[in-house]
Amino acid sequence: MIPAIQEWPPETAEKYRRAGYWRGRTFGQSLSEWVASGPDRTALVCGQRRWTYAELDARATSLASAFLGLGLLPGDRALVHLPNILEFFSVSFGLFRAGIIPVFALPAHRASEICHFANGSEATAYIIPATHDRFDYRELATEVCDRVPRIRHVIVAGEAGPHKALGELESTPLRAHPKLSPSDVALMQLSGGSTGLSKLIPRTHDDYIYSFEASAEICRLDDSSVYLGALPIAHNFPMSSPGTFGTLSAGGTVVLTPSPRPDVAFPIIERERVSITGLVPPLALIWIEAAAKSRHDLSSLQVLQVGGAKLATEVARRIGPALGVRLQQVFGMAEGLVNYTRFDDPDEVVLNTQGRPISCDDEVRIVDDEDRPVVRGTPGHLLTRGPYTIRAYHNAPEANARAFTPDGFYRTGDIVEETADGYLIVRGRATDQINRGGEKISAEEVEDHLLAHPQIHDAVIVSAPDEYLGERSCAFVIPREPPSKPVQFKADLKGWIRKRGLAAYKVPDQIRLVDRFPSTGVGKINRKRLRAALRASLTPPAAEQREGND
Ligand code: AMP
Ligand code: DBH
Repeated sequence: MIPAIQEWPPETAEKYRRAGYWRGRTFGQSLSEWVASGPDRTALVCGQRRWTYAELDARATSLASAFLGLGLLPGDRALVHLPNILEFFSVSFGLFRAGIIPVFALPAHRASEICHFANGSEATAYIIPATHDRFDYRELATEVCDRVPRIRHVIVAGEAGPHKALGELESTPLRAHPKLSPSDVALMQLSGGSTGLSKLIPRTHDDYIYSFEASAEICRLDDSSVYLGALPIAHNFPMSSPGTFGTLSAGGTVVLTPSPRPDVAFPIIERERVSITGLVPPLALIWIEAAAKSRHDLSSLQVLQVGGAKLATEVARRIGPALGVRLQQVFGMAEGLVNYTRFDDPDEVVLNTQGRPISCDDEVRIVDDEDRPVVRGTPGHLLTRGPYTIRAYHNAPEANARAFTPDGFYRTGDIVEETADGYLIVRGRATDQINRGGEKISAEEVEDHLLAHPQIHDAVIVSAPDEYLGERSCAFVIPREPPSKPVQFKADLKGWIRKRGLAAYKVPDQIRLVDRFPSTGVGKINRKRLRAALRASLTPPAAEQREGND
């Protein structure tokens, strides 16, 4: 088995320790500390079920013994494929205590992705719910086991069918847990897979704990905070920015919702007096519209974090008034670097930027196509390095050679601009730009203009192949109401863009009206799928499937 490692040069690691970022504690020790400062406080709520910190601790401790009792060893990998349920935490912290490395998959992942993660991580255990969202994960597990014989244990939170029940493991007698080092890999996150299939991101105890504790401080979490896990909690954003782990580190309460839909989430916010949550932009739009019609009391909600994809300024402006919250923009990545707008930033910064890094030792370099630094205020490729940004993906020498510079900067693939105050404005992904016969179009710029149109709910621009131009632009548009005359509506939209004073080449070559966008596992708009759909409608089927999915 290939060992999971994440290493910084020794002098850099020493610097991060001396600066106090890496505090030399493991997840297991952290949980013990959180429990000690208030064992009877409520740690987790899901529906009618509530666990105190002491209860979470006890369950994690006995599961750690149970996992080791099954023959799993420290350093082994377990694929965790759980939705937003309490067991997500007993399982994760049980694995942390046993030194077994959880690999966090999203509930939306299916056989092809799961087999890819299982093979890449050499996982020997696979932990699933019985069913979720009308999907039977036990059948999926049977298929995955056929394809990946290395998996020896399928553990089910719920009715186990042919597999092993998590509930039975919880009564295992305690056994000694291994001694772990804070510089060991604690967990693996998945990359978004923007350049092919997802890669595995090994994060150490030291670096990950720093990232969510520092995030909790930026978000001023304390023991009165109530965080709603609305996005799938296996994702890095709701896990660590500051997310569920950050909330637990501050002694707060994590409330889980099985779905982020307003009809499910709003009653929970009212009942549990939720104070903070995080959403992706398409969901933020849905919440804005639902809030106007909802009779639920959302007055406890103080902060709405929005991140994961670019939040259009037009939408950002509506969030505070519609939901009665302070907006916080969060621009992060599972590989590390996370940026926040701060609560005392002026509105124009909160509305127009994606924030600034957590740490003053987050190094940000913005460069042109030849890796030369650009003049501040001009867009360029974002490279970064720092106390919680990885230096390598797991077992991926070729990807690592592409994704990291020789001096250890991670190439994020994002095009950003830095303001005079060190705030970042995301202009898109390098791959979002449309090259129309040499004229470059920023998808984001044209989308912003479309979003200002009163009849438009949401809009995305992607490239389509073109025989003469190389690429041309296609706008996918969700109208608020289906137009009675679609052809006229599309012609009017083109006129609208032109009237807003944009260069003619930026007017979308094609407009498609749709009622929804395909989304990634965490709910971001899946631009790759839109591009692939366009290509499929234009070319013979053989050329369709070249792109992986997010
Ligand atoms: P992932 O690979 O799933 O961890 O996604 C990380 C990527 O999501 C980043 O590199 C950005 O491209 C994008 N992203 C995350 N947050 C934001 C944001 N607030 N604005 C724009 N893009 C974002
Ligand atoms: O999109 C992301 O991956 C993301 C967004 C906001 C993230 O990982 C994070 C904050 O930590």
